Amino acid sequence: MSAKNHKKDDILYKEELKRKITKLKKERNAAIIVHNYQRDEIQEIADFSGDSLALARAAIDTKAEILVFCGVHFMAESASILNPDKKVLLPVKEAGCPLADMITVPSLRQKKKEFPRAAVVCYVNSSAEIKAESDISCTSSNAIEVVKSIKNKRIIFVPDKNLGRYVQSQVPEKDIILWEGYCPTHLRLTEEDVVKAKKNFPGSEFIAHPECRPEVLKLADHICSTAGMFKYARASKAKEFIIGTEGGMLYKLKKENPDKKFCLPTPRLVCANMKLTTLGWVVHSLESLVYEVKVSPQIRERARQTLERMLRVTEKPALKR
Ligand code: CIZ
Repeated sequence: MSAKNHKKDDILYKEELKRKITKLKKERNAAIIVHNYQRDEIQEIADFSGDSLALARAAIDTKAEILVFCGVHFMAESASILNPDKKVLLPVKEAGCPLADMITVPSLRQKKKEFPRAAVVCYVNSSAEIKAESDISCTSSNAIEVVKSIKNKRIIFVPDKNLGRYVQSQVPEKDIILWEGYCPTHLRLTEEDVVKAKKNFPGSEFIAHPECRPEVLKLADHICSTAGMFKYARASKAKEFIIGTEGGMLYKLKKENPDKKFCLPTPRLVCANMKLTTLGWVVHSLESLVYEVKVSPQIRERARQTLERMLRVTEKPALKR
C-alpha cells in the first residue's frame, strides 16, 4: 500500500473514532476536558480545553456527570477533588507527571519542621497528598498573585524550582525556599536552542514558560503560562513567535492566529506522558468507564481547601470553547 493510501486510511480511521466519541459522549452524559499539551486530534474533540486552572473551573461548571480528563494524573485528581459527585476518568492510567513525583509527603513534612513559620505553596503539578500538606495551590498563570496574597514572609514553594525562582524574581519582598524539582520536558530546552532559533527566525518574539531554566528565561521577550501565551500572541504586533513550552500549544496558537507563525526552538519539547492519550484510548475510556480517579475522603477534604484557596485568589469565569 502506498504512503498516500496509508495516510487516507489513517484520516478515515480517526474520523470514525471521533464519530464514536460523539455518540458515546451523548449516551454517557460525558464531557471531554483537554489540556493544552495534548495531541491535535484530542484538542479537536474537546468540550473544554485550556490550562489546569481553566480545566478545574470547567470541571466544576459543566453539567456532565462523567469527565474524561485528557491530561495527566494530577489534573484528573484535582477535578475529582473539586467534583466528588462526578465520575472522573483518565483514559490512560500511566499518564503521570515526573515533576509531581519529585516530592514525597515525608520529605515535605521534614522541610516544614525546618521552617515552621513558612507557608507552603504547591504548584498544581503535585499529588493530592502534597496538596493536602500545603496551605495553598497555584498554577503558572497565578503563582505570582498567589504568593503575593500570603501574609507570611517565608514561603516553601514546591515542587518546581524554576517556577519558584521566577516567582521570587517577581516578588522580592518574599523569602522563597525552593524545592529541587523540575519538569524534564521544559529542562530539555537549552540556551543554544533559543539562540539558534532566534537566528533562524529574525524578528520573531521568544515566549517562554516559567518552568524553563533561568538561562533560557533570560533570553525571553515574554515569560508566561500557557493561558498567558494565547493572550500575548493575540495582542502582539509580531508576526512570528518561538514558543518555549510543550509542542501541543502550537495547535491552538495557529488556529487562533492564522496570520501569524509559531515554531518550537527544538523538537524535543514533547511531554511523553501528555502524548499517551489517543482517540482510541478515549473511546475505550467512554465504553468501559475507565480509569476512574478517586481520592480518599481524608486527603480530599484537605486538598480541596488548598485548591479552593487558590480559586478564591483568582476568581474568574471558566474558559469555555
Ligand atoms: O497549569 C498548567 O496547565 C500547566 C501545566 C502549565 C501552564 O502554564 O498552563
